Amino acid sequence: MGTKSITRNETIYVTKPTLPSLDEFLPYLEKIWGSKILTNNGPFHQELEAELANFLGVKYVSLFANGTLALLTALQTLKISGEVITTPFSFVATTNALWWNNLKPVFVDIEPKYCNIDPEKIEEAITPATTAILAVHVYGNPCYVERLQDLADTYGLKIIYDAAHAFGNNYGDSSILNFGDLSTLSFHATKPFNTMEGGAIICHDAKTKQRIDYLKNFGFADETRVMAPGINSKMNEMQAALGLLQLKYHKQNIEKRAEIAKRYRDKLKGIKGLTLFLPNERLNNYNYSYFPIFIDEKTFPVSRDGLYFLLREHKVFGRRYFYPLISQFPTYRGLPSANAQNLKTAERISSQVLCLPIYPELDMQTVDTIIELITNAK
Ligand code: T4K
Repeated sequence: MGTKSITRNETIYVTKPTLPSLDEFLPYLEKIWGSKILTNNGPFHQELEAELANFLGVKYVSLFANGTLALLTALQTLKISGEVITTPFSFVATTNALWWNNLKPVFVDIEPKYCNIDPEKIEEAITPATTAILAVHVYGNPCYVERLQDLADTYGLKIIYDAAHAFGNNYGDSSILNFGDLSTLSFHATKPFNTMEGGAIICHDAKTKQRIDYLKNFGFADETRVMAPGINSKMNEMQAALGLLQLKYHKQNIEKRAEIAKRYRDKLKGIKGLTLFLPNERLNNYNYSYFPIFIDEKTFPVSRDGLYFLLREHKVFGRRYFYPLISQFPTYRGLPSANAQNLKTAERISSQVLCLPIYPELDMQTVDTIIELITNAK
């Protein structure tokens, strides 16, 4: 029986990084070893920026060592100050980037359908000190981008999208990354497109791209001019070379993810107390980075945590992305906006969510076993 097969075999994690064959990577490494250009805007770095801009359908890509440094630098790029409106339902890096920039996070609740920041609650959180909105396209699903832009235009705010989950996703005909002032990406090992560690800022004009590139290289404009107190957040040549190779296989990897998501959806739909995450109908080229389900313990036979631990007993390590909420961590829980009354929907969703394993290598037999464990849970 399926349930037994997982106990016999390997442990299943929420994700497993996809890598090309070593044979294919070796020629890239030989080039690096031969040229001794290891970092600082080398040839692979330049090539990957150009290829990604083309692949993603955006104007400018600036590569970073990881997604967190991309976020930190995006805030520096736009000289954001004072208070920033953001979501508590994200990976902690989103709010940490504000803290590292000495900015005050103001948490606003999420809407229940897509788990993104609720535009209807933003206005009441704006004060004279508000300068920006830092929103997250949670699970790669677009925020209410038009409504957020309306608010930003009305109140003179910048918008930065943490698009760590949204690599390759389109909203209608356009990349999600074309909305807002800047968007940031993560190419971490756990993401559908990975360079082991890595990230990027997407911007819409050449001058901003230049400022970002100064900032990620200590602020250097040339050998003698430092334009700003920059940081070192550059992607190195090995990461960039890997990215070029990963891009070749991206489409086929996403197709495999899509098949797994379909299987989960087909078999888990209609179960009492279990809600599937259904992305916005205008989302195209979905990357299926996560497969979240939501458990209502009043009507499902076990609680979310009950199911989480039951799966673990069978060596299936789903993840509760995002639990706890960022607003519950010690650094942030003292903030006025962090109180549970202000964040009712985020509190509820965070207590119900469980992300199931999804990655190209995951075989259908294992997917069926996971489904069986869920449907037989008691
Ligand atoms: N903004 C958002 C919205 C984000 O989600 C993230 C990152 C960021 C910003 C920051 O971007 P980066 O600075 O990371 O580029 C993981 C990732 O570490 C993190 O990148 C990601 N979001 C977050 C949602 O998930 P953990 O603590 O859950 O990772 P970890 O190490 O427990 O990995 C999960 C599973 O993946 C493991 O159980 C096994 C598997 N795994 C992981 C790694 C690292 C592997 O098989 N191989 C590996 O190398 O945070």
